[in-house]
Amino acid sequence: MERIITIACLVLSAAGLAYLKTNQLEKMEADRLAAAEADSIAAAEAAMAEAEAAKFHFVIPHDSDAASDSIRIIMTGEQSGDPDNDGIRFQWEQVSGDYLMLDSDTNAAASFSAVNGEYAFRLTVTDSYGSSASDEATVKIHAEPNASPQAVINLAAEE
Ligand SMILES: [Ca+2]
Ligand SMILES: [Ca+2]
Repeated sequence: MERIITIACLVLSAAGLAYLKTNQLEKMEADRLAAAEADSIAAAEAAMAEAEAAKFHFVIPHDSDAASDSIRIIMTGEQSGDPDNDGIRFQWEQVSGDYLMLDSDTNAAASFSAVNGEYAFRLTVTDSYGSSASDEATVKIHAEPNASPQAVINLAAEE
């Protein structure tokens, strides 16, 4: 009888150990997944911060005129060039954001007037051999800042 009980105990403790081990493995796997998820969230946040920093940021200046809510931005492609000193042609195009009218799309510089929002542009330069290269810029325009007024009440007894 005692022997049977001992065997039963051994079987039970083996089952218990297997159960504990499974539990531990599951917990380790869950921890590993959580760490991997935290890593990928951190990487995504870092990539977003980097993308945000790579944008050109402008704030519409406060001018005490609520009706004016745009800013004029000039983009220049004058640093573009060709290693052979070939002549180059410029082509500007907007690639994202609400449509904006460029003052010129074939000069070395292009300007536009925009309200707050995000816009992206591409400059393509083409040399006289038909070889070309492009650069893109994302412009983020922030709304005109405005501090709220302050209301102040003073009281005095009438004399
Ligand atoms: Ca204004
Ligand atoms: Ca060339």
